[in-house]
Amino acid sequence: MVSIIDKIINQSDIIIEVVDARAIDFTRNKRIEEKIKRKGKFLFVVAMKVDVVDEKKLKEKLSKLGVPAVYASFKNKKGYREVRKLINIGAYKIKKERNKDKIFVGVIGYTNTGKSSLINLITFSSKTRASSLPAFTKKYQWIKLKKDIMLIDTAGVIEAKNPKELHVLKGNVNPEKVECYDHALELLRYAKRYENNFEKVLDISIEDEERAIEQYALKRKFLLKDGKPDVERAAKEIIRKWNNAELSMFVD
Ligand SMILES: Nc1nc2c(ncn2[C@@H]2O[C@H](COP(=O)(O)OP(=O)(O)O)[C@@H](O)[C@H]2O)c(=O)[nH]1
Ligand SMILES: [Mg+2]
Repeated sequence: MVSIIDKIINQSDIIIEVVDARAIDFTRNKRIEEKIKRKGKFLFVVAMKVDVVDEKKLKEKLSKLGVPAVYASFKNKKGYREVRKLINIGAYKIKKERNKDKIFVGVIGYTNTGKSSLINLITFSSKTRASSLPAFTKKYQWIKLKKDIMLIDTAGVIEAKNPKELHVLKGNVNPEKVECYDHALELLRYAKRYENNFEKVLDISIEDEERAIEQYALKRKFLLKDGKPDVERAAKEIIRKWNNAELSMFVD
């Protein structure tokens, strides 16, 4: 069976890989990038959530990816011109080389990277496509970007195929589905190494990860029946805040 992501790749001439500006190396998938290139498609990266990272550092990081890359922010409505420009450049090239009159653009990426937000940003749509919907419960459609450029309306989710691919920095740890304590510890361990806003947002010290989760549970009054801090509930809340970009970090 052909997977949905393969379908999108096969049907598109241009593929946008959406990554999270906070953790680029964790949210790009080189295996899929290679596959896209092998198929002779035009690939570029869009790093979303630039509003929560240092723009200068991000620019520097993107210049070293080896793939054309731009950044955008749904929150600040930034970057759509640059994204549309790259689409136009790709479309122009493909049309000239292959004598095509319609160009299809597909969007792929890990969960929570900002795929739906990017589609909304470049189509000027405010309609929120619920990100919690399982991918492709509906048949996807193409939105007209220009008279000869069509954009897919539903992005392809890069699914975690093995436990290693389920990783807190990839945004694919779903607190509604899995135990979060160990993932929260790992996230806090990263936060100790990289520039971040955790102490400010959570209003705790993150010097010791285990203590940090306990402190946060107490602060939020997440308590078990015996009065002890409900650390799993606190961990879930921390993961939620990471996934929806209230927490920031820059993993360089
Ligand atoms: N701060 C900020 N948050 C964003 C941005 N783009 C997406 N998000 C948030 O990241 C989470 C996932 O976004 P979504 O577009 O649903 O990601 P998808 O799962 O890849 O479709 C949501 O909570 C969004 O509000 C952005 O540019 N800036
Ligand atoms: Mg989505």
